[in-house]
Amino acid sequence: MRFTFRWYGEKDDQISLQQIGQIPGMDGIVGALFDIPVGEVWPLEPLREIKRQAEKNNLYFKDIESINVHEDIKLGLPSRDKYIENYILSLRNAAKAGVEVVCYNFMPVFDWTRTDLAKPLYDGSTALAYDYHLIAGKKPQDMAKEILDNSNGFVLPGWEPERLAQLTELFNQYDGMDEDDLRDNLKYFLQAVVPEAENCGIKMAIHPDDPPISVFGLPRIVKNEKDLDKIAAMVDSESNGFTICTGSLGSNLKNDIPHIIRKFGRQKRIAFMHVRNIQVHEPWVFNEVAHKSKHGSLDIFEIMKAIYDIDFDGPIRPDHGRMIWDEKGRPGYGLFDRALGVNYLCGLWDAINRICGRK
Ligand code: DNO
Ligand code: MN
Repeated sequence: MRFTFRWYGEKDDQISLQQIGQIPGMDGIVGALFDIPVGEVWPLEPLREIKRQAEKNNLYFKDIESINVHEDIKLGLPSRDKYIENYILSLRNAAKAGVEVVCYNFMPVFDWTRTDLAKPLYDGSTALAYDYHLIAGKKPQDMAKEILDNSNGFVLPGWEPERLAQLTELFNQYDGMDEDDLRDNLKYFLQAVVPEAENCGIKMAIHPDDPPISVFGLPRIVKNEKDLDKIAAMVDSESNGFTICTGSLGSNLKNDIPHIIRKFGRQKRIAFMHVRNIQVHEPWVFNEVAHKSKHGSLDIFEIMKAIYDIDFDGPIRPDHGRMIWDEKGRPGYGLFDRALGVNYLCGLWDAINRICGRK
């Protein structure tokens, strides 16, 4: 298993590769090309450049998050074939640069959604939060301003001003699409892409919907064990894998995360682990917390034990962190709390391995 840290690149991340390389126990970065518009081919050279820079800091670059899926693929438009072809070319270039895992999501219009990017917690730290009361009956256009006011100048992926300008049109395109329709479009995508991924040694890792429930009336199809079963059945291949994001799936307390890890891990379908803790106050009201189990609703020890039990061999990363010690920056992606988080995970991992006898 490799411990990894998400990195937004030289230009956009306030955290340097050297800082990441200094985190005890850190093996690699999770990178991406952030300047390539969705749907275009990712060129080989800049991927190789990330690898070179990472290696200078004693870090691997084997994991991408995310090659985003063009909206036309999710919508099932005739133009999807061209974008699927481009996706395959991007995968081949990623493989040539040494990449083994590619995370992606299939959420219509938005990526992850929160109602507050800096909710003050009891100890003066701030964290990302979601409260469905604040969303119910609202249009995303109304939410955007409220969220932006408190976001430190950052926006969530999918909420960029140029995208918000097209929202009405995008929503109209999804009008009448239900979960089964969206699933058909995922299946079409996977049937084309997974054999190619397999050929070049890449595992695709679909990220759960975050939060795992419909937002603004849009269909969502990666919410729970049943959804994962359906996706696994679409193409029978280890390259048709999952990112098990504990904070995303875990915001529905009915999702039994250790069970999900054991089940899909035994089927060799887990390609990537995102581990973070959240505190669920009532259904669909939650905020993110420090990784340690006692601070939230998830039992992180049980999660790490399940990961051990399946002999997981891929990347794991601390997911979002709080903002602590006056750090300013990209909500969820500061240095301090994520570095503390990964060390908690490393500590649990060492202890489990010692006690259970491996290594
Ligand atoms: C949030 C992340 C997501 C994830 C995408 C995967 O911090 O976990 O944005 O990268 O949903 O495509
Ligand atoms: Mn995640």
